[in-house]
Amino acid sequence: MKTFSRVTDLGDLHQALQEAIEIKNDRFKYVELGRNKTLLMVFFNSSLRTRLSTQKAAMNLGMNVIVLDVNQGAWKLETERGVVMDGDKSEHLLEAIPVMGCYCDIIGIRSFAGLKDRNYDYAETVYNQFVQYSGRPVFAMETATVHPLQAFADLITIEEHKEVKRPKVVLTWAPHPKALPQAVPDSFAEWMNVADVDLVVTHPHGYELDPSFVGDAAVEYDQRKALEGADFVYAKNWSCPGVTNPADYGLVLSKDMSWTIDAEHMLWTNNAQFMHCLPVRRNMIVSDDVIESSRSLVIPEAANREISATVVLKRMLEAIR
Ligand code: AN0
Ligand code: CP
Repeated sequence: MKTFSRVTDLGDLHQALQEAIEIKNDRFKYVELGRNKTLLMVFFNSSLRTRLSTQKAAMNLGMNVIVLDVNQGAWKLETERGVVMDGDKSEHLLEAIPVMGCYCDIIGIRSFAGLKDRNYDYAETVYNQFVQYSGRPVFAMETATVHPLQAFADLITIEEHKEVKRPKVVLTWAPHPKALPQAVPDSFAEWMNVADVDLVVTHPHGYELDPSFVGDAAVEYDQRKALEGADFVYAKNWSCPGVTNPADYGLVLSKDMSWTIDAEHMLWTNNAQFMHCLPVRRNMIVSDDVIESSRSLVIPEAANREISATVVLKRMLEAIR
């Protein structure tokens, strides 16, 4: 596997889940595979889980790791071609990328959506430049429109905790004070559409997700109706994807607190288990009692980030062996 951003990059999802179980049972099984190989993790944005879990995954495989925080100590990077660089940016990504490729064998990128220009974000401009110019396998650690390591970890978590063969999974929008990217719900919807689950997506009008991710999933604007019979509730805020109205792209259209997942919302479900990728704002997205309850899976999801990253890095190491 030379790139990892979409669910199709993994091939057979069932096989990938088998690999995840194998690695979870013996996470150092492939510790020889990464000997003398170096992972470079490039962060344009903050992280707690991705930073730690991906580093741990690389260590499980015997790799060395270099972390670059672009906004802390590196030259400010220009990302647009054709710009006269007379401002505060000292270096262009088009030189920086091949230079980074000289020092490593695999590259992971975190580059959030700017939420200003829909076409620029949805073209995955930064991620694709790394794929094109680094000469290395590249994987997304949340890029403009996708967070596949999270979706894979969420799928592993659902497989481990499901109580019925084909669970009903509800992806629900919830309020947040600031504009957030669509990468987490995009990937979650994309992966759930391929998984052995029934996906229902619920959000206020105007928050329709991009069709390339949400596919044919059921969309229900009445949150209560959507939650009825749910086995898993996956809460997440996202800003306006600009699908119905491109001019609204990246805006906060609603802060409606009636969408916050609290104990009453959970009563509408089939005793659902609660999920969120974290970091989460308590009592905006979810109430204290729900996230702290025995039906909350937020910590197991985070734990499975190490597993999803180990599978992905293992696949990439096998491709360059
Ligand atoms: C980010 C987001 O919503 O995409 C990262 C989530 C993993 N969240 C925040 O910026 C708070
Ligand atoms: N879920 C997740 O990706 O968390 P971080 O932003 O802390 O890496």
